[in-house]
Amino acid sequence: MTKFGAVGVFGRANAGKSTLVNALVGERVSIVSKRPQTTRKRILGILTVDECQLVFCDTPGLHAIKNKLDAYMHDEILSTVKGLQAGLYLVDLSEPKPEEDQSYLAQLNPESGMPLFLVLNKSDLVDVVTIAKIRDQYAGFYKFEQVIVTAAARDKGHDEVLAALQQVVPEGPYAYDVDAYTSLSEREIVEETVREVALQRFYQEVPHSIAVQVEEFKERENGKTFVEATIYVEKESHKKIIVGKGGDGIKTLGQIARQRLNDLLGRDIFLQLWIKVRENWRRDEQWVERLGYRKST
Ligand SMILES: Nc1nc2c(ncn2[C@@H]2O[C@H](COP(=O)(O)OP(=O)(O)OP(=O)(O)O)[C@@H](O)[C@H]2O)c(=O)[nH]1
Ligand SMILES: [Mg+2]
Repeated sequence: MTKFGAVGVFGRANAGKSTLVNALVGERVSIVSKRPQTTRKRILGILTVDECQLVFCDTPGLHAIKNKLDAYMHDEILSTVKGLQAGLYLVDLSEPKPEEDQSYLAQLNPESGMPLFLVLNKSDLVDVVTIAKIRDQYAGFYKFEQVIVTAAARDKGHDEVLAALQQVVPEGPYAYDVDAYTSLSEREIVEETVREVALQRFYQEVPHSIAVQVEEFKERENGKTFVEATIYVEKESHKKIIVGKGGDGIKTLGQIARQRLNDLLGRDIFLQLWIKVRENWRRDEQWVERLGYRKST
């Protein structure tokens, strides 16, 4: 008999949720950057091992709602809670905010009976005394199933997380093919990868306003895949930074993204990038939807 479980991955922005999901799944399914609010929509990372299929639902970090995109991100978090068999709640040990986490957990209101594990992440950045202190503090305000200490970016604690989840998920049939590892379409993988490279390269200069839209995705007869995508930013000054001197910025961005895409999609990608300014797109519901952030019903 197989086991199956959908596992929500929650926690404040920048806690390391996507890093952990990638490490558990063993593939880059969810983009990662130093900037908070990197993940915008729920992303599924799928792992099938030892007769057990776990579907990790990576969510955006909870944060204040300032525009339509934030509202969409909140909705993605809260709608994830339904229908889960387990949850991971991540805390960045180097920057714990217990009060914020407490109010996050109250908003999340995990369905009664759903085992929720506290994952104390970034243990490489703190000492054991700090870990013990934070562990006690959090145990005081929520009845977690178990506490697991990890360093997601350093390959530490993953086995404990997997073992703990395999213990609690129920018997049931798989929902996905045994080889599947992501819910994203190839178009979305391109959009997310280009956004990831842009966030990583320009994280100090260009804020969260980047969005990427694939305009064309064509398989050519020579075996190459031709992809045309547009990067949207909110300000002319951001466009200038990304384009760079003589177009060098966007050229390098394209080269790095293309390399990652060749690996992820397993074939040769020809990537053509454009850049456009769309002022305040995050405040415009139609544009938020158009750029791929459409509420699931
Ligand atoms: N030192 C250290 N850094 C980590 C660890 N795990 C994640 N990080 C870093 O923390 C930053 C944020 O990681 P993400 O995985 O994007 O965090 P997230 O929780 O998904 O963030 P949002 O999507 O913005 O909510 C990245 O720079 C990661 O490399 C860890 O165990 N140790
Ligand atoms: Mg993330």
